[in-house]
Parts: sequence; structure tokens; C-alpha cells
Amino acid sequence: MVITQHQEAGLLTLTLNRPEALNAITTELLVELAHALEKAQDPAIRVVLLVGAGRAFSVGQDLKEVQVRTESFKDHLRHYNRVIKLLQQLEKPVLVAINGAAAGAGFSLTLACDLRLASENAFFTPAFSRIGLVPDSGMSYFLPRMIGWNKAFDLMTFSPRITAEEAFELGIVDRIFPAESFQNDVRVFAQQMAQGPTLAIGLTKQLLRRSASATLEEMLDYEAEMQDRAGQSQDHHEGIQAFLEKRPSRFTGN
Ligand code: LHQ
Repeated sequence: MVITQHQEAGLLTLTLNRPEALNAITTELLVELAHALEKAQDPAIRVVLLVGAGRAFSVGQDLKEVQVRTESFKDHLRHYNRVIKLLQQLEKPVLVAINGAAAGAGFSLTLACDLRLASENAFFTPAFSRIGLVPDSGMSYFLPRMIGWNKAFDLMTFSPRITAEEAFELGIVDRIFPAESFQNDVRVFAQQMAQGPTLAIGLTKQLLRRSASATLEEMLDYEAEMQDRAGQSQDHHEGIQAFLEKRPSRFTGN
């Protein structure tokens, strides 16, 4: 298995497990990741955490695999696109821990997640332009929305290596943790999130997704619809009770 899975309470950790190849992405890896994400729809799972084994998160497409072309890139990309859509459609938060390099489609994969937690040693590079390719796996969608059109164009054109700190300044990285305690810090963060109002967080994710291509009027209607759903949840009831009783909430994600 090149994707290993570990479930602890409501937290599902999916590990890209090709450390000897810096988690370079193969078709096998994408197919296994898609299956794991489909199974992650299980309501018992409240947060998904994506991590890379070894010293990198992922260096993108395994360039050895595509050296001998058995299909067009367009056909090959359907495996990537399936994963990107699943990450976005999952109605629960998906966190990604970036311990080292995130390059090419490895970088794109991190952008399709909801929060990027980086080690201070992490670095990012679009990489595509260096091998005469265009961004794929959603990079041209997510990056301009996160950092603005011109910065996205600059990064995707010149493919510099940007540090975790630079990525944080740009608004790509959401949290930076020290390298020594990275794994533990990420686990604590993810476990805390898995105890949170994950149903409302999942609906918030859908709101943001819709807002990428909607008018204000459409969003006001969609917010009202989602608020109706959140307002009927046990978590909302619990949140109100806890507030009135001046105690911490015990959310269940229901
Ligand atoms: C690798 C790779 C790699 C194989 C490092 N593959 N071996 C989708 C579908 C269709 C078509 C194509 O594209 C896509 C999506 C994509 O992702 S395209 C972009 C693919 N990725 C890249 O072009 C990144 C290439 N790698 C690099 O630029 C560097 O390795 C980075 C900046 C990621 C890391 O640099 P370092 O930490 O200095 O490591 P390194 O360069 O020394 O690499 C270590 C080894 O890993 C080395 O092998 P070796 O046998 O010499 O130790 C590399 O050849 C190998 N490696 N990336 N993607």
C-alpha cells in the first residue's frame, strides 16, 4: 500500500508512503488516495489529515513513471482530478501537513486541502514551468484565489522555491510549527479540530467553495440554506447550552 491509513477517534490520517521516492506520485498512489477519500465520507470521520512519510511531502508526478508514455497527459490527469474533486467535495475539513518539499502536483494537492500546516523546514515550488509544463491538479484555480492573480502568475512562471515563512506571508500556509515537534504539533492541532463543530466547519467549506463562482444574492440564499442545516444540528444545541451554562462545548459533529 502506498497510502497508509490510521484512524484515531474522529481523525483519519492518510500517509503518502513512498518515502524512498520523496512520495513522488504514481497512478497507484492516486487510485489508493481516491479510494481512501471516498471511504472518508463515513460520518465517524470528522477530520482528514494528509501527511507525507519521510523527508518530503511530495515532489509531484513521478517523472520516471511518465517517461514511457502509455496514455496522453490529458487521460493521465483524470486520476489527479478525481482526487482534487474528492478533497474539495468532502463535507469535512481536510488538513495537510507539509514536512518538506511540496513540488508540482504535490504542491497542487496541498492547495486543494482546507488548511496547510507546515514545518519550518517545508518548501514549495510549482516546478511545472521548469519542465516545460503548465500547472495542473487545480493549481491555476486555487493559487490566484489565495494569493492574487499577479503573484500566482509570477510563481507559476518562474517556479522559485519558496520557504514555509514566505508561503505564510503570501497566505498559502496557515500555520508553521517547529521542525523538532512538527508531527506532534500537527497531531494535537488535528485532534483538537476533530473535537470541534465539524458539521458546521464542513458546511462552511461548502459555502466557500460556492462563493468562488457565485453572486452576493446567490451566496445570501446559500448561507441561509446552510444556516438552516447548522441550526438543526445537535452541535448548535450543545453550543447554546454550553454558552448558557458557562462551560466548554462538547461537540460531536452531528
Ligand atoms: C524525483 C522527482 C520526481 C521522480 C525528485 N520524480 N524522481 C501530471 C501528469 C502528467 C504529466 C506531468 O505532470 C503532472 C504533474 C506534476 O507534478 S509535474 C511536476 C513534477 N515534479 C517536478 O518536476 C519536481 C522535480 N523535483 C525537483 O525539482 C526537486 O527534486 C525538488 C525541488 C522537489 C527537491 O529538491 P531536493 O530536495 O534538492 O532533492 P533532489 O532534487 O536532490 O531529489 C532527490 C531525488 O529524488 C533525486 O534522485 P537521485 O537518484 O538523484 O537521488 C531526484 O531525481 C528524485 N526526484 N523529484 N518528481
